[in-house]
Amino acid sequence: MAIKAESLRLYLVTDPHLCAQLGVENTVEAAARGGVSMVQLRDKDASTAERAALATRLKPICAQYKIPLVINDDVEAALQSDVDGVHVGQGDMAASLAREKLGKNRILGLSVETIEAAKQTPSDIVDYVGISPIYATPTKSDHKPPIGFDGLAEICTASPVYTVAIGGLKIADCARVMATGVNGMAVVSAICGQDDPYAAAVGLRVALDSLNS
Ligand code: TZP
Ligand code: MG
Repeated sequence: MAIKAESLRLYLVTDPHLCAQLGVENTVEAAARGGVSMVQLRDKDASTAERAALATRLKPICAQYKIPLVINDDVEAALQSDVDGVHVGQGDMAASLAREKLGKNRILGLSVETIEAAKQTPSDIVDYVGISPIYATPTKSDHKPPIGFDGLAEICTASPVYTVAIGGLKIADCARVMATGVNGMAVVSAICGQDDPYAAAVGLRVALDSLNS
């Protein structure tokens, strides 16, 4: 496996709009200092060249804090910037093709929204699944209907690989998220666009670490 379960514990997904005031790099630096365990660069509107350039600037920050950096949906940008991996959705490049292009040593994450998709996840190709959305969230415009915590627990049980939950999750949800058996919690707006992303990350990390280590 290219990923450790602990890397999924507090997983930051970036949003350029929510990070507009502080900037993505400053937000990632503050969040990494505060204890996020992994970062996904997600920018639906950027070009491959722009994603690769931003990833190249985020790489030393993530390396300093020894946390993996992956890119949403763009294998080419990940290869150009030589980051740790890629996260793809069900409608994106097929996981098998992404794995072929990435080679065996990079991280490959896959979004799943149903028990069926979780069961069909090839554990020899995919390192972890992102299960969503737990709640409806304005951060992702085209998300599927919310699955709630019962849905999360069911999909988690059906998943043959490590799991991380995403979608509307805040600090008050940490206990209920981790009680489902997932390896961690992914957030965008609970950190991006917060007045103090460092404090937001510390708060989440302390809450998660107090539950199960
Ligand atoms: N995938 C499923 S929901 C979501 C993504 C990227 C957005 C989650 O954002 P937030 O602000 O943590 O609800
Ligand atoms: Mg996608």
